[in-house]
Amino acid sequence: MFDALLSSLPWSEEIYELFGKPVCAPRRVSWHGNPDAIYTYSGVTHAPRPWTPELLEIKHRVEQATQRTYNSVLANLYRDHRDSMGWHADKERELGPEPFIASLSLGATRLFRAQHKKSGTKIDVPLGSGSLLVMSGPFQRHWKHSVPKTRIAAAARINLTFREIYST
Ligand SMILES: O=C(O)CCC(=O)C(=O)O
Ligand SMILES: [Mn+2]
Repeated sequence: MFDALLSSLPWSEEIYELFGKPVCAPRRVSWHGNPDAIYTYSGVTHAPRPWTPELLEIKHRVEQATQRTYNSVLANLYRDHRDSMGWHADKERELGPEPFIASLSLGATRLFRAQHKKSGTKIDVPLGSGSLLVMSGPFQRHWKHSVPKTRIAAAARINLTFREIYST
């Protein structure tokens, strides 16, 4: 599945604005979903690409495992240990007040770090290939999370975050 996703998804740069200047995120992304799953983040509106056979198959299995349905997935490609995702919470309005996000990892193991916004408590979870992490309830409200770069070399990792987008 890792190889199929790596070669079939139209991996693209994610450009966002930082202090008014365009910046390229240190990873590649591909956003897929139902046509009505329109998503705005960092001031940019994203229409999803259609589901691919591989993404649909994984979606069905994740839906069975979590007993929830999803209308979109954000695929992240960390090409090596230098790619990363900075501290954030997934709290866009389209995700609703308590987002239920199912995060499937494939390929190299990378550290997922969560930090409580008030107390500063940190939790590190190594996410290996095939692991399924669920973020739900008040998690996004009270915690932020990141995937830091590592000094030790790491091979490529694909992470799929299945989400339900509510049209506003
Ligand atoms: O790669 C990961 O494990 C985290 C991805 C993530 O936080 C996101 O897509 O919002
Ligand atoms: Mn996230």
